[in-house]
Amino acid sequence: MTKNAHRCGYIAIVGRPNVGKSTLLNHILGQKLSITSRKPQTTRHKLLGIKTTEDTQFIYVDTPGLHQGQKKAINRYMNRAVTTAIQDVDVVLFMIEKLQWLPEDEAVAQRLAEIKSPVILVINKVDTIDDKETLLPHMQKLLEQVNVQEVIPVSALNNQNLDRLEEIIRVRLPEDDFFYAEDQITDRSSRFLAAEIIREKITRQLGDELPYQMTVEIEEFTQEGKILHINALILVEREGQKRILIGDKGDRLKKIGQQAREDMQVLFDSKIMLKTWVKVKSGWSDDERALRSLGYDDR
Ligand SMILES: Nc1nc2c(ncn2[C@@H]2O[C@H](COP(=O)(O)OP(=O)(O)OP(=O)(O)O)[C@@H](O)[C@H]2O)c(=O)[nH]1
Ligand SMILES: [Mg+2]
Repeated sequence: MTKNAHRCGYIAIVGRPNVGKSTLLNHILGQKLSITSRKPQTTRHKLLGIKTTEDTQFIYVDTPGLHQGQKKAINRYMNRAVTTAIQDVDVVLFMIEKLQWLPEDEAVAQRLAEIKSPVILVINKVDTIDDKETLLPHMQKLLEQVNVQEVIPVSALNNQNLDRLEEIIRVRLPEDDFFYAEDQITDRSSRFLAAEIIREKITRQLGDELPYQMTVEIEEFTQEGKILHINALILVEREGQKRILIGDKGDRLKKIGQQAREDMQVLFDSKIMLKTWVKVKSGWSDDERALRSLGYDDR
């Protein structure tokens, strides 16, 4: 490498749902950018998270968990996001968790077999492994059986081994000028991030069913003096879901709004005036046109 040269490149983070992809991105960035929850299929859209150090710009691509067995338009959209994310990147982080190797992981491995970029297998959530001596043989087995360059254990949540992971990535990035400004952290608009924060709070607050049947649209996003005014429309599929979301005397929606506002205050560094509405729009999640008008547009 020539003196003073810069490195810059793309790193896709892929894996089955819920293994901790978005948590890894946030902890590498040292900032909450991508939404996370205990529930699978939290991330729906591709999102760039950019980290610039003195000599390197890491452009991470967080992706939805690759999944099968669900056939709605929204599921096709999510899986398509993974397929496009692994094209033309410099490194792929293939994330799995604990001591598991499931058929869903195998499906991801098969998808990655078609690409040319180097693949690093990241075993996440090692903080939950009680018998640490089982980890090394597990890693060795995976290295033999899965077509990857390296295997590295981490705990994204506890920031364990992330420095080493970043170094492994860095040396694989090409010599190039930075593509983005040094202070830029994502390619997404503030509007998009605001909608995602609200979706996260709803996903975290509600039972297992509803998160998949809900989406958020920002109708107004305007700065007036020191206050950022945000109006958000929450769309659900059925009347009963609307009742659940609003809660007794509006309690639940109020709580969701409060939590979202707190996160937005930090992210946008501004006072926030947030208004939320809930509306029923049945069939949106399996309707390609409705999806596109709601921002699920990759064409
Ligand atoms: N114990 C432990 N939990 C973790 C770790 N990393 C992530 N988690 C948890 O795992 C859950 C899923 O994390 P996400 O980051 O949302 O997972 P994801 O892979 O982005 O999920 P999808 O977007 O749904 O595909 C959350 O409850 C996280 O707190 C870790 O290193 N250790
Ligand atoms: Mg995610």
